[in-house]
Amino acid sequence: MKNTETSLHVRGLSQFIDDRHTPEGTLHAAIFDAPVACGKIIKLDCEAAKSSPGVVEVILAKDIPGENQVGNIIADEVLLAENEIEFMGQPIAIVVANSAREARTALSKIKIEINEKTPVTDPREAAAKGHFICPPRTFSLGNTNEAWAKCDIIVEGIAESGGHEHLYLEMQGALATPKENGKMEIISSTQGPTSVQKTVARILNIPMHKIEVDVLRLGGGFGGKEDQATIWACLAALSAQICEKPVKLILRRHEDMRMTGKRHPYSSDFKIGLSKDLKILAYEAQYYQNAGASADLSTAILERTLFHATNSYFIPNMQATAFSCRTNLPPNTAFRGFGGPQGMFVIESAIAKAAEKLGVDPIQIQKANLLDEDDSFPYGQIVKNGRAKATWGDMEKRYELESRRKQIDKFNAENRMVKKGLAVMPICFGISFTATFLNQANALVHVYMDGSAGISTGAVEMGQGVNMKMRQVVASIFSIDVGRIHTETTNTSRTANTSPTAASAGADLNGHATRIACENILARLRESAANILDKPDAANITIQNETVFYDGQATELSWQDLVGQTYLKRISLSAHAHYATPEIYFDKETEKGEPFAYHTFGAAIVETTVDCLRGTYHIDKVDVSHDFGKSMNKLVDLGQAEGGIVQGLGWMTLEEIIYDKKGKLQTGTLSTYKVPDIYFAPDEINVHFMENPFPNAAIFNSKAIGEPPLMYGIGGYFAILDAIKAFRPEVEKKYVAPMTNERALMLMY
Ligand code: MTE
Ligand code: LUZ
Ligand code: MOS
Repeated sequence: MKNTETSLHVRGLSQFIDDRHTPEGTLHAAIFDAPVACGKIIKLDCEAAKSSPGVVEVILAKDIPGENQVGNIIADEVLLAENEIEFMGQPIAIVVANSAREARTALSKIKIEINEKTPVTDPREAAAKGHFICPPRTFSLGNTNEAWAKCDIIVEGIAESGGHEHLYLEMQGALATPKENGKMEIISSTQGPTSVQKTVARILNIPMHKIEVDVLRLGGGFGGKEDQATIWACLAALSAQICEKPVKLILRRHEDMRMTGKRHPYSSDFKIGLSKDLKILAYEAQYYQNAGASADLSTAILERTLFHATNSYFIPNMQATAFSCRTNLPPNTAFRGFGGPQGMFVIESAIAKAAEKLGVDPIQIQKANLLDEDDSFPYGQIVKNGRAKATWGDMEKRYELESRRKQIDKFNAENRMVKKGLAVMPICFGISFTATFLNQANALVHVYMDGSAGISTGAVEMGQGVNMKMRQVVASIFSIDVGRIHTETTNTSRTANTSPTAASAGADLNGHATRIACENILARLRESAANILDKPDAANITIQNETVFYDGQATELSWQDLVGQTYLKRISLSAHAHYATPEIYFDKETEKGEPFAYHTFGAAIVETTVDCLRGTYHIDKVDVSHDFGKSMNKLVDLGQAEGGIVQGLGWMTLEEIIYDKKGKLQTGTLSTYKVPDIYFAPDEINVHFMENPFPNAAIFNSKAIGEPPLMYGIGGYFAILDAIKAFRPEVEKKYVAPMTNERALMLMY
């Protein structure tokens, strides 16, 4: 079913913050940010900026009426730096002016003196100095120390994965409008309206009910607006409060790239031991996460790295320890996969290295260790209705893995300077927020007297199609046309205490809440219908395609008439419902529990061609067998799969974030930071929708799709490596992503 919002997007009619109505007299803010990565502010002179044309106010930390604190999980992040500078790009002052141009012109007139210190940019260096965000976490299963003795081969190594710029099309921003009686209305491009509300309350020192956050849609978030949209909303709200005028703050692309955090780079050590028959007997890993200057979501991301340390494999003895290392970079943050991809890259590197030592294809090791029914994850959850082997088997057969491998080997034997490579990437991704309390949602459904309906939930539309899915839930429960249903903005006054739309759980959580609200209204409507039709038993009433049925027989009563008459009888046509994922729990003391409602599985073949003279490559084909449960919208889900795959391939290949030793971003423009475009995209992406016959906790059994496909992109790295090995078999002792053209070339020569 087509997403009805798409027609707005392609005609340029969908609105983002900058398109929304700005009240008369709206002022514009720009941010003065730290020019160095580490140091102490000695002097800050804003006089010249204050008298710059059009400037209304220059706002500093001391002007904050509440607490100068935006840290969500850990209170370690100031909104505006006052003394210490912790990263280049850290906000120090807000200039508010009549226009955005005047505000930015004034920025250059601010003078700052800093006692500069040497920054730390490397996570291992931070670890050596003891600079951690939180104590390390360790997940383990079995006993690795005993298991090493039983292994026939053991390899050790290092794996490193880089940062990843979100590059949402719509930059970070917010529009804050002071209202009557101290109320503040904030239009924000955020995945977490409640986080914005809560943090603005803290900054302004007012209760949450005085703040209304409204989100129409985001021009992409990808995790970059799960927590980090809050800062810009706070800066706009603070300015609006002080100036007593509406204030708009929208970052420019270069500002956004410089000031905001990205996917966490990781540097990791691994050790893996196998038996002769390719069973992985033991695995150890230590992850050094580059958190940046403050916690942000790093601790939760660190945790998810551990949850996905063994990807789709059963490893009876494992021990993995993760360190969140504080450095002088912008605080890194959520990005599609949320630490999972970083963990998976390490186990895949370990398998690749073991395969090299054993002289086998990594595919053989992967296949020999896939999770089986009733296997235990390292965190204690047991595999139920697992699909690791089923998706692998389908992939192998459907896309003729064996003959593809042979064709590629033949091609490589016949070609000297062009080589093809192939890799398989299985995925297993846990669905639910790992912080159990976040797995709840609310929905408010109104059926209007004309038979149309409006839904408010905590779900934020960011291109992933969650609004369409919410409309489908309502349409399906009432059995009415999707065209009758409107999804309202995500608004904290209509839906309170929302979890961010993240963890791929937006459709599940809000979908179930919407389902429950609709079921409550439907029960009243059936009673009412029995009454109107003068039938004895409401249980025999159904609605099918907008017609009321009794005992399976169509009646004269339509949906619209039923609704109209029910209203006249003074019966409520509205419902509010709450949903909390049942049964999940996790104990951080023992690091065991059942944190996920279910897992999503799949397997992909990635095929590539490498030019061994130039180091350039092309991803030819990605073939996927993915476990969708029972997709409720194949077009939306296919879009998510394709987008995730290309984004994941970009992270693993093209996209390289470089900070120099002084903590300055060297890749802060679109000419220095290369993202996938249509020429880069694989010639072919085939996604087979595998239906899963087992019921699951997803809404209508339609499994979460937002993040999992990104991890197929990891196969791109190993496919290129496979081709490079065909050219130079003795290559590579270290696994470093992204596999840029430059790196590919250096590996070969
Ligand atoms: N798809 C689009 N088009 N834009 C986005 O910003 N974010 C991704 C994914 N797909 C994103 C997207 C991320 S990081 C998540 S967690 C999920 O969508 C969130 O939405 P869901 O919970 O409704 O799947
Ligand atoms: N956000 C979060 C997430 O707060 N907890 C999670 O477990 C998570 N997982 C994926 C993406 N965002
Ligand atoms: Mo997605 S990283 O959970 O916003």
